Amino acid sequence: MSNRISLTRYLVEKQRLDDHIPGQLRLLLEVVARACKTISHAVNKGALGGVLGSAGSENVQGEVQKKLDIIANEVLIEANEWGGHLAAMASEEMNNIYLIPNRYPRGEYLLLIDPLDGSSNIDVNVSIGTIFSVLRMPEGDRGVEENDFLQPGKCQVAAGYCVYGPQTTLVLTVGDGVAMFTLDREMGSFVLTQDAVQIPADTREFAINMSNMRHWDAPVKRYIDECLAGKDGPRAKDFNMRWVASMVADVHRIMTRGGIFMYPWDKREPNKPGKLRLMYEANPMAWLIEQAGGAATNGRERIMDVQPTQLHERVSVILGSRNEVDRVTQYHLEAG
Ligand code: AHM
Ligand code: MG
Repeated sequence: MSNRISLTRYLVEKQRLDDHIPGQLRLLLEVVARACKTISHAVNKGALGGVLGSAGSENVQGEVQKKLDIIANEVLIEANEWGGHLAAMASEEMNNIYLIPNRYPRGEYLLLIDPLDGSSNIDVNVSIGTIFSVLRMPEGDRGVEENDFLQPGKCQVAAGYCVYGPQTTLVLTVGDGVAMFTLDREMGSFVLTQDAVQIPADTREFAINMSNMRHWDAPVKRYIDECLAGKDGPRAKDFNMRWVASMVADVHRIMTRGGIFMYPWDKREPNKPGKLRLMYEANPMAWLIEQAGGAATNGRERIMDVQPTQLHERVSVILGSRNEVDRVTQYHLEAG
């Protein structure tokens, strides 16, 4: 007998306990987790599975697609389209929304995914991940449109990511805290390894791509300069820096031990609000971080309050330990 709690048992008990997870949503989460297991296997095979390298195509954002970007996207579509829990999907790797084919029943939910985040790390054997966000399809007896997806992050009903690192870990929220599940490769199941995850309000660790420093806006530069000044500076403590260049891995570190992650707007592309995508990168991460006691803003506004106007919209991201995020946000507000 084992008292290990599998993802299935966790979801069933949650559904029974407080109706936080209706049946279709439970199915959706199980299906996404199963797809993540398949992606994890492909990632682990690496060169042996012929999955490394570029696919020779570009996605809607003009980025070169890696083979694994496309494989992960297909795995998630194939796993999800027939179950009757989805009305439509949207993905970083697809220009338009993906409608559930007519031969399958239509469900109540909309799924948004970044199938393989941190693509630049695939070929060099560094952690990557899958990010997902779930919205409810607005009521109405009609076809699904892109507009149905344009809901602020506060409307999410579930969000999570799976990090493919030394371990494969699934991190999930349905709005009552954050739970972490580790993949047991022998058993093939996700096992609950931490519940009610909380991140400390203070930190001595920041994550930002320092090579962009000369392009930053003044409030970001002020914050980082103060961190770099260390013990003798205004913060009176030394800071450490980490940057994996996989948002999933950088956020997972913060989930585990606190810290602040920033991919702020910068002057390289003045007309773009930031690099990361609002709907399938920033929103799910923002909700997870808030559910773990942290904060997430775009420098001026809570990320989950931002009203999206486009599916692939970008946003400035500052998230992690609450007091640090509040400080950076305050610096932005002071700068006007
Ligand atoms: P991707 O979804 O195409 O992989 O891009 C997003 C990634 C994030 O995971 C990461 O935080 C960021 O891009 C790294 O950017 P940079 O290479 O500019 O440091
Ligand atoms: Mg990404």
